[in-house]
Amino acid sequence: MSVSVKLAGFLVALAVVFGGAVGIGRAVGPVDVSPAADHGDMEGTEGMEGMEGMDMGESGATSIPKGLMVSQNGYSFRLDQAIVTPGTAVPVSFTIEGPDGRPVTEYDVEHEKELHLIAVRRDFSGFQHVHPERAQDGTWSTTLDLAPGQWRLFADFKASGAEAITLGNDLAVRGAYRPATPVAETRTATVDGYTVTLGGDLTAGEEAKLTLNVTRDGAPVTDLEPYLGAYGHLVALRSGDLAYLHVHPEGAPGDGETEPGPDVVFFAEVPSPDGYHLYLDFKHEGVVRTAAFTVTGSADTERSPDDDHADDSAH
Ligand SMILES: [Cu+2]
Repeated sequence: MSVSVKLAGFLVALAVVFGGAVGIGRAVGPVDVSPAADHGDMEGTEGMEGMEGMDMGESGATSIPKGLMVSQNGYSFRLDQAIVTPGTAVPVSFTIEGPDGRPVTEYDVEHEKELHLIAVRRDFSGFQHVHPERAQDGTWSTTLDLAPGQWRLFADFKASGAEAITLGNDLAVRGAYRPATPVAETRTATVDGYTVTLGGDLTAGEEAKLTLNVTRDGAPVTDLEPYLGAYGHLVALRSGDLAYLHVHPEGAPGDGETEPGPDVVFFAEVPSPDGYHLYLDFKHEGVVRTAAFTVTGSADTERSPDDDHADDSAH
């Protein structure tokens, strides 16, 4: 929503700059005309008239998933390293550069932390969710367990006074890279003797209810421990571009309704009928473990009933 509002403002500004003589289709082209976008005072009915007939709806090109950009809304994810040597505790540091060009030092706490760092190898075979330490000057530091290959890092945060965003950046890890064979569908994950089963289906454009059931040695786990304000934390990434999707848990520990397992419920909305990789972090007996899944979202068939008829008549 915020992205479309901002982009709409940007297009309005462009419309003002170019006037009515230039069609909006051409005006959209030179997106590097940044001075126009930076001027918040460029508003007016003239620009709004230029907007008429344009599809600025949620389903348009304006709704961009998180995590695909290194800079957004004036904030930039500045990694100190572009290439590192593999290891189990590789030092990684970065800053979030703010609109004033300086490292951000004021954050709002979300899910109990100022910043969540997610590291995923691009073949989805490696995943880590860590909480770096921030120095006074705004430098964030942590260590990651990195095998050779191309990794994608996501910084999920809310700078004070700004909207919550997720920025992405690439980190290359030296060494021989053997990409894992892609898996189409995995709904059961085992980790350290725990079995986690994913229930629910993803449908493009609809909020889906996902239920993750945790058992150990065949017995339901009913004493999960709170982690980041919930009984689990779920990250969803799209195959192909690693778009980082918003997922939120149902209920919270201590609300009098939410049970500490064996089921942990989330709601997720995927933007397209693609493959998605889901990573559940859950805490039990003091240890946080990650269960990984792969599911494929289906198209929203209710949106295109004509397509269904076309399929029927073809048979
Ligand atoms: Cu986190």
